[in-house]
Amino acid sequence: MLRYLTGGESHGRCMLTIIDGMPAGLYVDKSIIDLDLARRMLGYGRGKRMAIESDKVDILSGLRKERTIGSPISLLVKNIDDSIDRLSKVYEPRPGHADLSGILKYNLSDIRDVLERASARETVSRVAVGAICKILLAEFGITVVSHVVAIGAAVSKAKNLTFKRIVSSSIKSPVMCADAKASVSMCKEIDKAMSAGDTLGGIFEILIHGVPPGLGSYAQWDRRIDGSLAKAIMSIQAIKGVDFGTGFESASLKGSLAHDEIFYDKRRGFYRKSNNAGGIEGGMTTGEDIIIKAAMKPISTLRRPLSSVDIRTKRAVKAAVERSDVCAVPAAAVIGEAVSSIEIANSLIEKFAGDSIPEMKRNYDGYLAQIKRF
Ligand code: EPS
Repeated sequence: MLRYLTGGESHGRCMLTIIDGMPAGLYVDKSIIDLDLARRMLGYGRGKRMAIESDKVDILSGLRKERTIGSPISLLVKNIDDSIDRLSKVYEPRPGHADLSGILKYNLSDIRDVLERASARETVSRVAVGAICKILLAEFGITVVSHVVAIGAAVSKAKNLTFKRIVSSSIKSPVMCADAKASVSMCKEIDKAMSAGDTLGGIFEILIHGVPPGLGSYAQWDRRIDGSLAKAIMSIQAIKGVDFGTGFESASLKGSLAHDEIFYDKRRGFYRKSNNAGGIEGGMTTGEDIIIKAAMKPISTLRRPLSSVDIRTKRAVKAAVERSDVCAVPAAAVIGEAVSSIEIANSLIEKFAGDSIPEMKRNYDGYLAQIKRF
C-alpha cells in the first residue's frame, strides 16, 4: 500500500512529506518533481506569494543514487516566507474558509493557528508525491494531464483534445486553457475580479491515459477507484464537486444513450466507441481514458471582505484580509493531476504486488497477456 503524510504551515519553516510503500528500483529524477512544483506556482491570478517562493524539493531519505530502495521517502520543500511567528493575530473569520469551524473545533483563540495549516500551501507536498507517482506510472505507459475548462463565466470550447494538444496548449496559456480565445477571456475575467476586490473559481479536467482494465474493485465499497479518486480530489482546498465522464449530465440521459457499447476486435480486444463512463465502470478502470472534472469555488479571502463576526467581541465586522490569490484554478489542475496520480499508483501497486519495479513489471506483463488470451 502506498501512503503518505504531510506536515507544515503556510509560513512555517518548510513543507514536509513522508511517503511509504513506493516500490524499490524506481529512478527518480529530482528535476521532474521540481518541474511540477514550478507548474503549481503558475497561473494568471496567483498572488504575490508566488513571486517570493521558489519551491524546490530536497529528498532526505528513501533514495540511493537516485533510485528508490523500498524505504520511506522523506521530502522537504523550504518556505522562503517563513514569517509565521511575526504574523499578526486574526479574529475575523472569512466566510468559506476553515477559520470559524477550525477555532471552534480545536478550541483556539487566534484564527492564524487554523489558517496556516488549512492553507493550500500544503498542496506543495501533494504535488511532490504526485510527481514521483507520475514517474512510476510512466514506467507502465500511463500519462496524466490536465487543463482548465472554465474560469468564472469564461468557458473553453475546445473539444476532443489529444493529450499532446493539452500539454502543448497548457504551456502556452497563462491559465492552462487549451482554447486560446477562451484563455484571453479567462484572463479578462480575472482582471475584472481583481479590480473589484473579488475572486474567481472554475472547472478543470484531468485525463489519464494508458490505464489497464481492472484497477480498483467492485467487491468492497472502499476499493472502488472512482471513490478513492473522488476523495483525493475533493480533499484539495476549495474543491466543491467532482464528476467522471458525462458525470452530472448523465443523470438526464436515457440508458440507451448513457452507456458505452462494447465491441471486439482481434487486434484491439474489447473496446468502446464512446467513453461516457469516463474510464470507470463498477468501481474499476475499463482501460479507456479516465476523465475527471472538478469544480473549484472562488478563493475565500476577498480584498473587499464579506460580513463576519469578531470572535472576541461577537460584534459585526468585515472578514479578515490576508495576502492571497484572485484565482488559483490552474494551480488546482496541477494538484488534481498529482492526487489522481497518487491514487492510480496506489491501485497499480496493489494489483501488481509491488515491492520492486521488476516484480511489478513481471506481474503487469503477465496480466496483460492473460487479458489478451481471454
Ligand atoms: C499558497 C496558496 C494560498 C496562498 C498562499 C500560498 O494559500 P491559502 O489557501 O491560505 O489562500 O495565498 O500564500 C500566502 C498565504 C501568502 O503569504 O501570500 C500556495 O499554494 O503556495
